[in-house]
Amino acid sequence: MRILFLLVILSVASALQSQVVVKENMIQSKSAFPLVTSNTKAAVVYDADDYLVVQKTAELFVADVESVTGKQLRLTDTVKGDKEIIVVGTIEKNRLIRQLAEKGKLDISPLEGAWERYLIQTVSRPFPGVSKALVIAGSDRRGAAYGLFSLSEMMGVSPWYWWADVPAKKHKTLYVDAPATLSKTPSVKYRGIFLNDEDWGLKPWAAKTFEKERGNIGPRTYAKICELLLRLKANHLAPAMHPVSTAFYKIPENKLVADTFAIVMGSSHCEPLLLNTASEWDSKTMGPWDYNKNKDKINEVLSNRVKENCAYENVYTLALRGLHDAAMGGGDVPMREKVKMLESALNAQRDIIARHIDKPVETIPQAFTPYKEVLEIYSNGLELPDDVTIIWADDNFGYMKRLSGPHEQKRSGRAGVYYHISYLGVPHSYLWYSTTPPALMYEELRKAYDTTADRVWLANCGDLKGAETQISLFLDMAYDIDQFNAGNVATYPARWLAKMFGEQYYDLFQDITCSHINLAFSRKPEYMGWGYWNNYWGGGEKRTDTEFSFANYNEAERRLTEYSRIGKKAENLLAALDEESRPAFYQLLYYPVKGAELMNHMTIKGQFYRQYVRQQRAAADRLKAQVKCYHDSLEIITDGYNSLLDGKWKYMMSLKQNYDGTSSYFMIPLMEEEYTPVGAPRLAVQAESENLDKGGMSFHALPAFSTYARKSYWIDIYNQGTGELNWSVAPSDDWILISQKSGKTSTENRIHISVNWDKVPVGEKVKGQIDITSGNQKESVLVSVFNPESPARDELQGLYVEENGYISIPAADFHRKFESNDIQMNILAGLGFEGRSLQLGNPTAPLQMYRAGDVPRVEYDFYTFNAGIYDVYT
Ligand code: REL
Repeated sequence: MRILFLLVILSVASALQSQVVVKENMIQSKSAFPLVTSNTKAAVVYDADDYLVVQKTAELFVADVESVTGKQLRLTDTVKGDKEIIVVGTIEKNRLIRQLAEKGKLDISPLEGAWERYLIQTVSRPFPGVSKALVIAGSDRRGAAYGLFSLSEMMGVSPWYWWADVPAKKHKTLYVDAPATLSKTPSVKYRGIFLNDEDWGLKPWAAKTFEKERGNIGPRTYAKICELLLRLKANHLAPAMHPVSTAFYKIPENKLVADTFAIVMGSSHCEPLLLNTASEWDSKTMGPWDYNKNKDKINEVLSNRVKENCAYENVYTLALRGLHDAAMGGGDVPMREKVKMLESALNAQRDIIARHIDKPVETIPQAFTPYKEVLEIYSNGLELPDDVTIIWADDNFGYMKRLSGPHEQKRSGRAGVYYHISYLGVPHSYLWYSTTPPALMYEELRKAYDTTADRVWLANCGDLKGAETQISLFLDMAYDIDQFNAGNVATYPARWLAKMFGEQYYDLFQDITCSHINLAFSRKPEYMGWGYWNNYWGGGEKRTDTEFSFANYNEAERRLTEYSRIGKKAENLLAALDEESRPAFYQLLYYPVKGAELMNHMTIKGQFYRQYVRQQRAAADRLKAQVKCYHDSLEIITDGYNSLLDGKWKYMMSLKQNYDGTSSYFMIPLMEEEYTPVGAPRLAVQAESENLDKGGMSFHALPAFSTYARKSYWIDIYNQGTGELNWSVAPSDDWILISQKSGKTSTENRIHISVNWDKVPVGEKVKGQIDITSGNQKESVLVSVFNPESPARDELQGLYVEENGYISIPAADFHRKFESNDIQMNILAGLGFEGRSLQLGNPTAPLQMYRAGDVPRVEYDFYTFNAGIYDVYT
């Protein structure tokens, strides 16, 4: 006897008010519809006069059914002898749907005038000769597409089937149970991604692999991206804009492709009116990108852009910034002037829109993003038309910088969100694999949503690959935020993976993904070199005060052990999965987890190695070999990624996405210089010789950073003249040790300064001076040192006790809490160093005055060895 398995009882309860179900076995219900049976196949019918996206989606749906069942449905625009038909279309243009509504067989009234909603319903005997129709009726073109793709997803085709090679679930037969089911209006109106920082992945991959014929990111790539967005029930795209790519509008087919998929185009915060300024503005032919000097040309170019593209659906950015992520104009312009200039530029842009689009300007979607310095200009009184959506930005690291206040909440344009799940810029980039915690995303985005940010949500997703989970989560929240809460969001990655690879792995996925996100919260894999070399952009100051500790609580070892544990689990699962699932698993879980494991081992072992070098231990060589081995393994698994599926993703994954390290990410762990951690004796040197006599001596010392611990400094003495220069150096105190007291130089000399710590009183700051003399020229270097006492730990184990001058308390470990009706203290799982964070109340609670003793708060007890004034960092 043949046993029928239950395929998917995946109700999209999230999206649908009643339940559409797709199963492999026959359904005994009035609303049952046979999609593919052993001897029948339904036909898919669209209306040839409907929007293009409907036909496009129908074609893709037919391919989806084929990938699941191996059977091809007939795709047609006319009903001809088919017993079972799937009718898909918009209520505006699909004649069959209108006829069914007129005959009273379908209630489409909730769809009239609605935004992106759909109705799925089985109708018996809809037309003469047809026994059943499965109707997917959209309130508009995207509504119809979302409806049909929701069936694809239920039968086991992931939106990521192409971009992450998730295999379709295989079944011989498919039945749909479709009682009248209406989707919700999406939570956020425009929901999409910004393709940014394509330089190291998407661009080289498209140019050399997928779209070789163009040598660039072009219409074939955009078609795949737009399809993905539609399947993810998103609708908005800001295209790649770095100068390495050909600008989106320079390839005319691009916008046609976007429109075929009904995707609403836009541009990022610094790019007005769809102009990809950084890659399109040509100062040779257009003059400077400077509104004060060249506003007519700027407005002319913008006007042409709108004229050529206003036939399509767009969200228009109103903006004025530099060509990249920088301010426009010089820094010394008074704020008043900046506000005036921005206001006049935005008004001119709005006039351009009004001139070219034949609709009341207040009904055309326009957005303004006060990002970085623009937020300050906005806060200084910028007047913005009421219908313009203000898109609040995060701080590039996932924390919203600003939300709508009470006045802004009354704006008709409402608000939006520009959110980074990947970032290139100061002080530190993260472009490799997105590790933004789901719990953080929900916490931040929900409060933005609750304060009217429901008009536009745009995620900066880097170049797409490597941010798959966070993209899905962001767009799922934007589509239906109410299916999420603080209790279920942290397990989103596990649920997402289990849906792709099998529910039997759910616990394993939960273990691996929660730990992976948590470890990256205290340091992202991209930042592992940061402990030693703080940042590419900031000029590379070396420091060790942020390295993981071998001394305290085995912090470094525990981190490595945990990475090894989850890395091993990911590796075992990779081996256990069937051949077809492996490429997807490699991309979505194995590579990021194993990559983070190797990166952590490489850098932390490097730290260990440097310590051994300082201690002159022979085992240093063995550690060096290990570091190299981890490095090579990283290269190997990255090559593995790029060679999946016969090189489908060649050039997509690169360790250079670890931008701060670029080629030196491997060198960092092996650097051998000596630095000391905070809490150890500190030496600061301050050189003031800039009044240089031409022909005489000048000198230079490393800048003094009192927070950066150093054991030694050096001073470079330069000869400004042509002949030889004699110099001598005299320290003011005998605790200052110098490597050389006098010398002769024709170019430069380096003197090392160190300290005889035995002569510096414990617990005191001591200042001294070094005089450098040459002929009758005398200059001074100030030296200050601090020799901290090392406090003995006492019996107060288990409470928070000062150690080396510090006390560190996890926020969620408070001793007492005081709440009010509106402000509760919540502990959020999946967020924070220890995987628990404290959320202070409700961001939308009304402002209230409290008497001192009643203020909602938490309290912490701690012990110090000395009374006094302390700095508190939260
Ligand atoms: O190059 C640029 O201008 C952009 O990549 C950045 O400015 C980006 O928009 C910013 O949000 C950083 O991620």
